[in-house]
Amino acid sequence: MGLTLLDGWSKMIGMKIYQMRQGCVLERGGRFYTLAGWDWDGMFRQDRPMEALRAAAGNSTVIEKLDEGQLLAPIVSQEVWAAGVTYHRSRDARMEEARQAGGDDFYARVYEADRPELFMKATPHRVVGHGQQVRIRKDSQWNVPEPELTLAVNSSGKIIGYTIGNDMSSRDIEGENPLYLPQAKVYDQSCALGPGILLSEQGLAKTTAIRIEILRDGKKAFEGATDLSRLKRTPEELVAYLFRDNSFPNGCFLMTGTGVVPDSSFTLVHGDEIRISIDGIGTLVNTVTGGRRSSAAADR
Ligand code: DO4
Ligand code: MG
Repeated sequence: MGLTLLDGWSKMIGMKIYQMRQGCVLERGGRFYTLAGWDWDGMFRQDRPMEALRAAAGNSTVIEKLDEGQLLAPIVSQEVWAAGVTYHRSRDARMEEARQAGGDDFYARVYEADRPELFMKATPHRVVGHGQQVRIRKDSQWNVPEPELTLAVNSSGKIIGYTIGNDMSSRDIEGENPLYLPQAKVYDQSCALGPGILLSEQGLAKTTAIRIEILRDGKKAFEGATDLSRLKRTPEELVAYLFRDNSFPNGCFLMTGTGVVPDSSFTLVHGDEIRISIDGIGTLVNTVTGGRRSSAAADR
């Protein structure tokens, strides 16, 4: 029985919750607890979900470890939104890719403007979880993952937690014309979230690192990193803009933009493994389906 172990949680800094095929699992202090009948959407309607979790933990059972093969994306009815051009690196990469089409100035302006770039990234069925496949769309030749701190926001606009997001992006479509952004960003399996949600009543430290590694045919094809001190806007500011004239009855996710963009010569290929880690949250791993094969795979 979990309750005794869970006593004293009122001083909790954070805990993680996972959605699994068999139900929800709570992680606290390196231990895992199954939660009977946890209402995922209900969690996004609460102001203090950690308190509700504490109550629910009375019916929990301790389990030895998390079975990663059973993980689902940490989403039920939430929309996923995304902020863009929130890091210098993203601004520069976008200006470069859009220059020929005359779109570079839009990115320079939005980086400085009061109003951030916000766009609808995915509905739940377009989202994959840890261990599942993200996809390259068939009509694109130039694709990258975008490793992004992703906010879990409740129905009243309060940040209740954090997860890891991958905002898959087709750079050739986006660069051809900024008006093609929704096609470059929104398609089946274009978004990965997970592995779980770090619930926390405190913000994350500015030193929180976001790292990405891409493995191709067992070798490192790309690695990069940034940290939250380089995020131009605060998470609260982004959420406040998103909630202007928009309601989210079951809360939402908000991706906060990428600070890592590979050089223009890089594109993802079929079979790549993308590993994104954020301090304190974990590592999200996805493989890529679609697109061309790597030259080593084509030679086999
Ligand atoms: O404006 C294009 C998309 C920007 C984006 O997704 C990002 O900066 O992460
Ligand atoms: Mg992005």
